Amino acid sequence: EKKRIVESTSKPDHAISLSSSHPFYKEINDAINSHLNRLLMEPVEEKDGWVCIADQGDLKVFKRELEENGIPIDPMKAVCTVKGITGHEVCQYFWAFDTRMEWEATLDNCHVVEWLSDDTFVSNNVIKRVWPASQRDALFWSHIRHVSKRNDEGPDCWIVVNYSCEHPECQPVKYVRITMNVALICETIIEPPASGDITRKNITCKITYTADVNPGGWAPASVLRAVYKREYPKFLRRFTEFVVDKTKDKPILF
Ligand code: 16C
Repeated sequence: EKKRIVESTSKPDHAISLSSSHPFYKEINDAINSHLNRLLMEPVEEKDGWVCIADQGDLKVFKRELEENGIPIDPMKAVCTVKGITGHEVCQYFWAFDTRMEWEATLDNCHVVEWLSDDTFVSNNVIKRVWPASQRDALFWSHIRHVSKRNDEGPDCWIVVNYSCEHPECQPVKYVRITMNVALICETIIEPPASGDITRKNITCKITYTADVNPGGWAPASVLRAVYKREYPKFLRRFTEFVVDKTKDKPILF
């Protein structure tokens, strides 16, 4: 696979969609399918060990306490409904690299390591240090996809998956590397007006967010859990407000 070549127009030289011979091809499709199946099978609610850690009405965050070799790896799930934006818009901004630092409040910096295709790239996030733990970073591919209705029951949705990977040009030498499997899945609900065109007043986006993160090394559980409880709702609020603001004067991207 060719490395990203930036042309004078800054347009990356890469394929429209990832070739089936690419080493990440199967992993990406498997990750997307498993997130979609999980969304359909498991409603986001307080049961089977899931505890609600933030309830702001339109925004709810749940966690399930889990440890692996003494390291907390609590899976997180959140649901959020936002008026005036579509699932396509929400996923586009969650995936887009050029605006990531405008809504990401927990990063020191980030950079693209390689563009794989028009819908997939690998990037490196350097996360702000949380005392007394060592500073962390993450290396992951990000893939965006539209999923058409599979049947009458199934949802028409947009999905972004951010999934940890390795890359020869970004070895974990400077920071403790976290690993993660994060998905943002969005459905758009349209309530058509009695007459006239659909406006932003007629649309609502239903967002489901899941994050399985392994902090990659020793981290004090009580500090980590307190940071998660504060940061996940803050991220969803800040990010969705960012999308509302970015799109308010633009044509609706269905
Ligand atoms: O999904 C989000 N962002 C995506 C695009 O950047 C991407 C990133 C996901 C990373 C998620 C988890 C990071 C956990 C870091 C663990 C650090 C251990 C520190 C030890 C503590 C004792 O998919 C949105 C992600 C929203 C993340 C909310 C939780 C982040 C906690 C980060 C800690 C830094 C806090 C700095 C306080 C100002």
